[in-house]
Amino acid sequence: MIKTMIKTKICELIGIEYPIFQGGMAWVATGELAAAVSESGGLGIIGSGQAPADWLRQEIRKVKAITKKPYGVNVMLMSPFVDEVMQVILEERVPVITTGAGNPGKYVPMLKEVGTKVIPVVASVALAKRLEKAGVDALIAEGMESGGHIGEIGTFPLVPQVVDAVKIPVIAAGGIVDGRGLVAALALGAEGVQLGTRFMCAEECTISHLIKDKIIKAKDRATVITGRSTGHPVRCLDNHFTREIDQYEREGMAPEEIAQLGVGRLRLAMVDGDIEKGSIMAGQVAGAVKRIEPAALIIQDIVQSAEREYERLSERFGERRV
Ligand code: TUI
Repeated sequence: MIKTMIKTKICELIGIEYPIFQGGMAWVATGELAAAVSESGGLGIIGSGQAPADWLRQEIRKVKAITKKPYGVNVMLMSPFVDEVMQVILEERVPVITTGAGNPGKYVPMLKEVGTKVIPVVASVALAKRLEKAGVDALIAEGMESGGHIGEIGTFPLVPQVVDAVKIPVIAAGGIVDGRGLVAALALGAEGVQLGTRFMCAEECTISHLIKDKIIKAKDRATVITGRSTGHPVRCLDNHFTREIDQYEREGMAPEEIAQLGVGRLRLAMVDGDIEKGSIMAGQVAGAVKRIEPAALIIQDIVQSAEREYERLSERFGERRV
C-alpha cells in the first residue's frame, strides 16, 4: 500500500487515487491496459482510435469486468465512427472521456447530461479557452514531445500558458515519464499528468513484444516527426517507414498521397509487430523507458519517485531560507 500526499483537484473530480492518466493510444490502449491502470489507482483510458463502436463496447465491458474504479475512453475526433463511438459512451455511462485531434465542443452538452466528465486534449491556448467556455471539466495540455499526432508547442511553454488562460484543472502531457516529470508538471501549475509511451511497456499492454523491445532500446534522439506537409504532423520512432515518408515529402509528393501512405500503418506496427513498415508512434521519452513491468509498478514508481523529488526540493528551499 502506498501512502502519498500527491492528491490534487483532478483526483477529487474523477475519484482516482493518484493524478496519473494513461494516454488513450489507438491500437495500444485496450481494455486490459486501461483496467490495470485504473485498478492501480490511476486513470486507465481505452484508445478508440478509428475502431468501430462494437469494438469499443467490448473493451468497455472488459474494463467493467476487471475493475469497479473509474476509467476513461479517448475519442479520436477524426475517426469516421465518431458519432457511433459517442453513442456507445452514452449508453455505457463511461465516467470520463478524453478527446484528441479536434474540437469536441458539439458533444459536450449530451455527455454532461449523462454525467460523463469531458477532458479534451489541447495543443494551444486558443482551443483551451474555447473549450472552457463550452463547459468541459478539465483539459489535457499536450506538448509536441508526445508520440502520435502533435501540435507545435513544447510541454514546458504550453502548460503554464494554458494554466494561466483557464480556471478548470489542467493535466500536463508530453515528455513525462517518471516522478520528476510529475513534480515538474505540478510546478508548472498542472493538477496531474498523462503518460503514454511508458505505459506501452506495461506488462498488461497487448502490443507486439517487438515494439516494446524497440522502445526499450530507443535512445534520446530515436523519434522523428513525419507528415508535416499533410497538416497532421506525427511523432514516431525512426524506421524504414518514416525515412520513406520523409523522402516522398522532400520530393514534393501531394499531401493527400502522403496521408494515404499512412493508412493502416499504426496497426501494422502495434498489432502485427512490423517494426520497419509500421508507424511506431511514441514520444521523446522512449529513450527513458527501461523495462517492461506491471502497470501497478509503473504507478508506484512514479508516485514514490515524485515524493523523493519533492523532499529533495523542499530541503533545497529550506536551506535557502535559513
Ligand atoms: O490525438 C492525439 N494523438 C494522436 S491521434 C492519432 S491518430 C491520427 N493519425 C494521423 C493523423 C491524425 C490522427 C495519433 N495520435 N493527441 C491529442 C492531440 N490533439 N494532439 C494534438 C491535438 C489537437 C490538434 C489540433 C487538438 C485539436 C486541434 O485543433 C482542433 C481545432 O479545431 O482547433
